Amino acid sequence: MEAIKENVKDFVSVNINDEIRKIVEEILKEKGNEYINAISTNGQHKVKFTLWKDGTTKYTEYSNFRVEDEQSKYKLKVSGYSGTAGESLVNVLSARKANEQKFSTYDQDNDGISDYNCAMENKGGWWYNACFYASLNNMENNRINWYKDMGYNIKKSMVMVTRK
Ligand SMILES: [Ca+2]
Repeated sequence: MEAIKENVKDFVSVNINDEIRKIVEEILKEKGNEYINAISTNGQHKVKFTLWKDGTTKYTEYSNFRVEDEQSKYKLKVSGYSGTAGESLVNVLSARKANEQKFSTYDQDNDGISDYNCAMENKGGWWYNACFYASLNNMENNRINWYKDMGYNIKKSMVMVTRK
């Protein structure tokens, strides 16, 4: 996700003016998952999460990555773990598992708790169940988290999607 945004930002900063940049950034903000769905379903893809914390860099890679379409609420499908940051999306407590979950935002509550809004409470969209074991978009009090094996307070993350 971030990688796509960064690439577009680089392109935008070199090639077009501020007004157009604002428009493109708005489209990306609103249509981010649509692009990820289009990319990840066009052939087979893997995904790599690179995480920075306390001067160390670790990564988690899934050899299969896909985000379903809008009708399926952009459900996440990953499998085939390898890496050093830990497997935090698939083989974890089912109530907090991101894999096979729909994407939730503050105004699109698709999480696993009926009387609670995980995206609103954590100030960021994610594939929440009840609520999360690992999440990279939480703006609430350093909750950016990759439970196994990095925990909370992740300082920086990069997500890269590659065609196989
Ligand atoms: Ca809910």
